[in-house]
Amino acid sequence: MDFEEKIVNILRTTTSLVSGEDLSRELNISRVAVWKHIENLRRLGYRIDATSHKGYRFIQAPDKLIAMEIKHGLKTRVIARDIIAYDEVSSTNDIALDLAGKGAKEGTVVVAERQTSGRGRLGRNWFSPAGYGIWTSIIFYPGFKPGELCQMNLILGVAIAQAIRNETGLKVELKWPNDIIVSRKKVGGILIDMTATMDKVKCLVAGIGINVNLSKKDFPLHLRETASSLNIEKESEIDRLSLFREVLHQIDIYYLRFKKDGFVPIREKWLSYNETIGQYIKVKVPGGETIYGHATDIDIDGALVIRLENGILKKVMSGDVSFIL
Ligand code: BT5
Repeated sequence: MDFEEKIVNILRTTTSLVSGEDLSRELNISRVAVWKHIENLRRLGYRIDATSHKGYRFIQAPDKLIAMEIKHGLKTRVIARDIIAYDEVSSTNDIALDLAGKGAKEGTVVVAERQTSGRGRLGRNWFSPAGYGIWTSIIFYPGFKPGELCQMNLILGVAIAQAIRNETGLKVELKWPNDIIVSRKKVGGILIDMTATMDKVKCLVAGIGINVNLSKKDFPLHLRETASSLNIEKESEIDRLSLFREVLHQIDIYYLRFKKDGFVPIREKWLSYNETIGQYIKVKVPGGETIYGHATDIDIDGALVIRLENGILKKVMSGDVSFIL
């Protein structure tokens, strides 16, 4: 814990004023050093009142995803052992892949207020403006076979849906394989990148984007029909930090459950959030083929099972689903 984190912890847990002298004694640093750390915290957006000759009082943490705030009260075992927070990056997935290549711990979280080249699947763009979203990537070393990768989208989907429901009460649905949906609009998405050999996934980076406090006018025109945010759907502002902590907590729970009990219970949970099964759909699969049929099930490896018009069942491991009404 660095001095600034320690100062925030002391001020936060003390209801009366805390003098510079007390802080300097407690932390074993000079009063000038205390003052400099308080100034740094204010620059980060912390509201700390100072009454001359009496001391400091904690007023409010900033509405920013900074590491020490994310960690505050976080109840996770594997996820977020390390948190690296940025104001701006190209893509958190790119940073996380680089860190994984350098041996970062499993559960390392990279998060940014803004992405300049946020990515969706297949080279698509992900709109990630500053201050309103959760744009994050988590490093895993799951020991999967590449064929089991599809399960990870569903594990994360269930965890994110559960976290959003716990925090906002919104009815969240999951569209196979990677969409987080509220009222038929996309409020979030998942992007899995990995490095693998023929028979083993060496490292997996799970990129998660959630539109939290964007208003309708914040979205570019081409997304306004299909995208939404939790704020729009809930009609009130959402506490981003608290939601982010809950997302990390639920991912920790579901990932460890998956490691212990396998995919079966998670598949059941995914089905309870499902927006896909039972619908007549069109799936564009990588390579360009388009398949039409009824989405009938999620297979035990996370694949989507489609009944084609000729009655044959076909399994799809990845693709873009759209509904045919
Ligand atoms: C996804 O791709 O849904 C994956 C999104 C993952 C984003 C996270 S943010 C942190 C991490 N770092 C990254 O660089 N990426 C991950 P896909 O299913 O391909 O959907 C992409 C499509 O969604 C785009 O082509 C747009 O039509 C639409 N879209 C783009 N930005 C959006 C947004 N903010 N909200 C809703 N829809 C969006």
